[in-house]
This record gives sequence, structure tokens and C-alpha cells, in this order.
Amino acid sequence: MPCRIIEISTPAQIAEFAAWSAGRFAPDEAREAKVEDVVRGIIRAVRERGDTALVEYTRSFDCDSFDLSMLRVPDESIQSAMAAVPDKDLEILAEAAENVRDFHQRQVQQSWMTTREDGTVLGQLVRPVDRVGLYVPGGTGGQTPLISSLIMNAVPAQVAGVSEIAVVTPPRKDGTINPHILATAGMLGISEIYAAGSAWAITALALGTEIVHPVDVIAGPGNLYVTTAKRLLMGKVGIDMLAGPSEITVLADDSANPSWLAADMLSQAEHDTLAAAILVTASRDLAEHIKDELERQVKSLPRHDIAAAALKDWGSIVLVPNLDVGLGLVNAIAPEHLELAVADAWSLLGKVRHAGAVFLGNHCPEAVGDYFAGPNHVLPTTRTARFASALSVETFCKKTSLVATSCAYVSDNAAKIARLARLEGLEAHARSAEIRTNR
Ligand code: HSO
Ligand code: ZN
Repeated sequence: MPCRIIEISTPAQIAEFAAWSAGRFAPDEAREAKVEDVVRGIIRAVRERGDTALVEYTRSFDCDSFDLSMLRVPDESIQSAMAAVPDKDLEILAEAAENVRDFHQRQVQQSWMTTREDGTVLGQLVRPVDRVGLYVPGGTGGQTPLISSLIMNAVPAQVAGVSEIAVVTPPRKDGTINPHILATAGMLGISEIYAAGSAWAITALALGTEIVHPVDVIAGPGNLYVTTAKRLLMGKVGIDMLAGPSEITVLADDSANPSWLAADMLSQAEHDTLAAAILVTASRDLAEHIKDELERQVKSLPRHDIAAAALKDWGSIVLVPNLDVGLGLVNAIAPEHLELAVADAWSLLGKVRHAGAVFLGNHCPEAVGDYFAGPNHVLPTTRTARFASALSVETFCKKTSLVATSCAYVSDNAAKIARLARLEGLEAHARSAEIRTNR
């Protein structure tokens, strides 16, 4: 039985289910602590021995013939990957990138200034960070080469106006990089690529080595080691988010096609054994059909073992008494991806409070967003959509406040400022305002 059917109707059951599902990333505290210890060791090694440590780790985990000369991927390798990858693939990648660029262009925030009646000028400058590092999983150790993630991370940085973008990605056994990753970087105009992965690559980006110059923001998905390194180095460097395993929640009524929804659930389940695929419906008939479809379709998937394990451990078909209770459950889950596979999806949208991305209607599978339509596929997981948003242009920007006051303004307000300063026991602050009023 690949996917359980459960019934949920009360607020307590909703809360319990949502908390259980969100606990996927660290199901085992002991393992989490062990990973953190290992990553602290890696950070120390890269801080102390720089590129030498990068080469040692890469030799032990990725490619045993690796040496320092292979760390920076030469421009010729990018050019030959672009020549080797079929033109048709490059065209599709370019079209996807264009859609993503178009979507993110709308996120650009303008700097602004305003003048008050007393002549005071206030404002906010929006500026890109100088230098960004992007992590791209290379397709080793059960992960897949996330070519699309390079587009989803690089394009918003480019739209933000970031001038330097460095990419890190683990080399394959023979020391080379997946040609589609290289060609996509080439198509995007990115030429600074390092053959390094896991926590040591994140550390190199955050702290810098002789060869890898430090960056201001690190973005990109990765496994638990990558995410732990981002968490431990956050603060020294900006990060996009601490993303957990992928998840989809589908809210469906009788208008839905069970085989389509089973396919959508499997599209998340195949990512990771910790991925969550959840179907919420008030229709027992639909629930039974989807369960059968999941059983049938999972068998023929190349990543059958991963998808089946995810469905068994974290997949659920949830029967609710009606769509309103279903929406309550959806909001408690705060899913990364929400599909509204119902007859009138737009009428439910107003009741959706928390979701990373919403896919409306029966003709909008999550994969259109994962790859192509334009919105970002780097989204908040494991209930963090309650407070976090998709990766965006803003991830790569920071804001600087502006204030310009006049002689008259300081004279008029010095006493109030000085009073507030003295309430805090900060006499020098008080005097710095008052000194401007003593003429
Ligand atoms: N569903 C993933 C993104 C992805 N899917 C990349 C395929 N490739 C997390 O949102
Ligand atoms: Zn996906």
C-alpha cells in the first residue's frame, strides 16, 4: 500500500497532522546533531586550509583524481558544453529563462524619496548586493542535477543587477561537470564556476579561499549538509532560505482527474524520500481512485524506490468532511506548493492564507512552475510559508534609508530628541542634537 487514506475533521487533528508533516526534515535529532558536528569540522578545515581542504574533500567524496587545477572550471569547458548540448535543449532552457526573467522583472522595487512640508527629505535606496554565490546540486548521491535551479537562482540575481555571480557544483566521478549545467550557465552569461559541492563549497563561498572569493549572498538548494552549512554560516553571509524537502498539497473535488493528480503527487515524491505528497478531498470516491492510480503509476517510474518510500512514509490522502475543513488543513500545512484541483479554483483563492505557490485549476500541474511558466521554484517548505516567501529579486537586494534634515528641523526637534536620549541615559546623543541649536 503506497499511500494511506486518513480522515481528518477536528481542529486538533488538523494541527497534529500539520506538525507531523512539517517534522520531515529532522525526523531524528541525533542525526541532525551528528550532521552539524561534521559540518562544523568542514567549516574549520576550509577556514584553516582553504583550497587544500576543498581538494581533499572533493577527492574523498566526489572524484579521487581531483587536483587544484580542476577547481575553477575553464571557459573552454563551458564553450564545449554549449556546443555538445543539443540546440533544441538550449532553446528550451533559454525560453524557460526568458519566462523566469519576465516574471521577476515585475518584482523590481524602485528606490524612492519623499519631501515633507518642513523640507525634510526621506527615502529608501534599493541596491543589489555586489557578489552572489549559487549552489547547484550536481546529480550525485541520489540527487539530480538541478539545471532548472540554476535558472531559478541566477535570473533573479541578474534582474536585481548583481554584477558578480559565482556558481559552485560538485564534479562527477571523472572530475567533469554535468554539461547541461555548464551550458545553462553559458547561456545565462555566467562564467565563474567552481567544481566543488556540499558544505565545503558553501564554506568557501561564505569565507573565501585563495581561489574562491567570498560572496555576499548564497542561494540554491542542497541536501542536509549544504543546508546545515548555510544555517551555520548565515549572518557572516546572506542566504536565500533554509529549504527542506519538497512538498505538494492538492485540494481536490470531484471535477479532478485522479490519474493526473496521482502524477502530480508522484512528481514531488520522486524528489526525495523525505518529500511530502498530500491530497485533501471530501470525495471518498476520488480518494480511492487516486490511491489506485498512485499504486499503478509509481511502478513504472525510474525513481520508483525514492517515490515509493516518500509516499509510504510521508504521503497521505486525507478525507475531510467538506472543502472548508480542507482549506483549514491546507492553511495549517502552509504547503510549499498548493494545487487547487477543483471546479472553481479562483473562488477558493481568497481563503488560502499560507502557501509558497498556488497552482489553479485542473490544467496547471506543479511541473509548469518547477520548470517553465516564470514563478520561482525555490519556495518555503515545512510550514515556513507562514512567514517566508519564494526566492525573488529581493533576495539579492538590500535597502538603504535616506534622511536629510535642515537647520530649522534640528532646532525645532532637538529638545524632543534630547529628552528621548536622556531617558535612555545617552547624554552624548542628547548633546549632538542640542549643539546644533546653540548659535
Ligand atoms: N519541485 C522542486 C523544484 C524542482 N523540480 C526542480 C524539478 N526540478 C522544489 O520546488
Ligand atoms: Zn519538482
